[in-house]
Amino acid sequence: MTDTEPAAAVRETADSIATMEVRGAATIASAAAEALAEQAREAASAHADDPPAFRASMRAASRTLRETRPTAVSLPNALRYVLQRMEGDSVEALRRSVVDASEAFVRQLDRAQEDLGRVGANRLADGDTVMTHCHSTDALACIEAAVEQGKSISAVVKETRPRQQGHLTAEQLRDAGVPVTLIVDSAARRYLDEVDHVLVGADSIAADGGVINKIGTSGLAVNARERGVPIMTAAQTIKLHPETLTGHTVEIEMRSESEVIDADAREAIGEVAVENPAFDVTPPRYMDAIVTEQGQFPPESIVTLMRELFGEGAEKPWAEP
Ligand code: RI2
Repeated sequence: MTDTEPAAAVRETADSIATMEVRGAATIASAAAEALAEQAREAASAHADDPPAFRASMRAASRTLRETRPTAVSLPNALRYVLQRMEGDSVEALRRSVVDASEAFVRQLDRAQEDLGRVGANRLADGDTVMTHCHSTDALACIEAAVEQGKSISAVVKETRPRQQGHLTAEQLRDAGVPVTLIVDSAARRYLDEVDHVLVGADSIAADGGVINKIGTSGLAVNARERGVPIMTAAQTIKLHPETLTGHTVEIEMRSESEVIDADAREAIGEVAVENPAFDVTPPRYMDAIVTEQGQFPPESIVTLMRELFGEGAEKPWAEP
């Protein structure tokens, strides 16, 4: 490892996030924090007497992790949490502060998801059927908490093209004892009349209350509103996007066309453009509530919580000074 070359664990984590072996905003955030702890351990032996080199290597590792998926704000928020707590005059003190911050961050995330689950569960009544989109551990925490409260809940699970992460949701709900009906995405409107709630996760939440989540969420939200079905987003506060407080927009990740179409089909169709945006934005007027570990919020009021948690904007502690 040279001054700015990231530790092997950081490169592996970055690769796993980019290829979506590690995915879901909360899981990405934990993995990034843990990779920084590993970086700190390796950098402490590589730069034992050189605090500035240690700090530079932590910033470089953070940049490598940050570049993997642009939309999931939990990733830069995790890096921010750990780097802002990196302090000390010696490399040993710096190492310890990073490892402690990383561990505290992961513990906090776990606790936040449990607290959020209880809040979301309060919105669900015994006998309710919930429609889900994609796979969100925050959304699942709400259903699992409702089941733990003794409520009987059923689910209509959208498969969620192109990567069919709905299959993961179906499996996890089935394991929790929830009866599941799996449907293709285009069947969602037909089944909206049979459900009591739509429940989705989020990759980022903007200051205006816009919810950035897996592609297809916004269409589902518009249809849910038209059918009179309440829709909520389950999102830990780690998903709040502080840069949107100062007018920045959230970049929507475009992924490979190979997730949409295989090589044979591509060849057979011939020369057409294929696009694969991973996320879309649901305007706040189509979302009934954002459920966080700090309670539920109407989307339009989320900016108040954002200012409380992040002040007026976001620092970039991974940038070179
Ligand atoms: P948790 C996923 O994105 C989905 O869009 C999901 O709603 C969101 O992350 C949040 O997931 P991707 O990483 O953090 O699969 O709630 O592209 O688990």
